[in-house]
Amino acid sequence: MEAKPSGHRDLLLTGGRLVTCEDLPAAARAIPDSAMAIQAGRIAWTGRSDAVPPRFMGLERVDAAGALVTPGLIDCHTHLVFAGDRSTELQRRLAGESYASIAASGGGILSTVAATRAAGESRLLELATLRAQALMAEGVTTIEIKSGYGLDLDSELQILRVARRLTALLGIGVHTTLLAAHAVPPEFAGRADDYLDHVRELILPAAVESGLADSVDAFCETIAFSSVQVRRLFDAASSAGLRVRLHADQLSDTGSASLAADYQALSADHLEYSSEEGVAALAAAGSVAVLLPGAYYYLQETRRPPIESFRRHRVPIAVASDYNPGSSPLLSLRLAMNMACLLFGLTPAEALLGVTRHAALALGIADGGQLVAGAPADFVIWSDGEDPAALCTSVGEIRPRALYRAGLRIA
Ligand code: DI6
Ligand code: FE
Repeated sequence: MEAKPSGHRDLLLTGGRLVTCEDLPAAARAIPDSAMAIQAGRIAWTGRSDAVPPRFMGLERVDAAGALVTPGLIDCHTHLVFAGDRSTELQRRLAGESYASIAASGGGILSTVAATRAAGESRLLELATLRAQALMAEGVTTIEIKSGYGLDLDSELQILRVARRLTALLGIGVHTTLLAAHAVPPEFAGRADDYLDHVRELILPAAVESGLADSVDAFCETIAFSSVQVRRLFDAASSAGLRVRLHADQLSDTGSASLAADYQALSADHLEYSSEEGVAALAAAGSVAVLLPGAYYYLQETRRPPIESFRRHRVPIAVASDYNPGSSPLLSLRLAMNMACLLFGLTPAEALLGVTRHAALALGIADGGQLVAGAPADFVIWSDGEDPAALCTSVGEIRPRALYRAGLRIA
């Protein structure tokens, strides 16, 4: 299924209720009767529909007919490419077993690794395509996708390759992340350091060489890799010229927010247990705090990330689905936005900024996630909704009417 994105690059959108999202106030308001000129895949101008400069008057027109128009949503933390089924874990957890003990008994991440290795590239692509389409159906135009369910050279690269192929198939933007330091694979059982040497000496260089990874991630946790181990990996990633991001302080305070900051991480993710000191370090490093309420919900965690502290230190807050089969089997960024409000206490404007402007920053897309002149023309024309807060309020309602990426209609 070679779906060819259709549409045109240069156009004039008129009659929109634009939510420009360049900052928090802008994410809270829709500007009625707005227009937006798109040229060569970028936004050339925005303003009132009755004040379009003559030079844009000849462009092909799209009438938004009063609909909300927002930047394309960005899901900046997913584990979208995997095979297998972990449904039995829900029953085990309902019977009282913990996520950590299921992982320790050979379930968890390693069971998905076995299924993913066995699946084959075309099956992985088929599964990933369906998942990406589900995210697109709720307004997502860019996804970050991590490896981490292969844990050997060929399988990790295969996952990254599958992720990259989604752009050609669906027109969606993809940022790939090497997460080989997700768990210790069975071949290296009990030898985490040896496995990480293998990652640093073989998998990381191959990912760099092939151009398949845009950044490097690790799972820093008592049940995964230690700070010392992660630092060695991040030293190698930085030397290879790759930015890093980190699964940090999810289940305990391992000081990993500070670790991420030491490496100027693009983002530190989860952060339920981060200390004030860790948050201050993220602020100083310019890292984005990525909140993952789906994992908090599914693991029935009770410790909420330190939202007040992020606000006080002015750490940009992003929100993502963390879609994965074990800790966040929720294929919905819109549900994550809703949960970020109800479970973590974000305002709807913070949640919307968290899946637009701040999510772009988390992916290193410096000018992305906003509807301003010069930004990439990635945007959504919504079916209905008066107030942008409606996007956080409704779950399953308010669908995109049209999705554009780089000025091209992709759905
Ligand atoms: N943190 C998580 O919550 C997931 N990965 C990670 O680094 C868990 C993934 C899984 O259980 O399969
Ligand atoms: Fe994750």
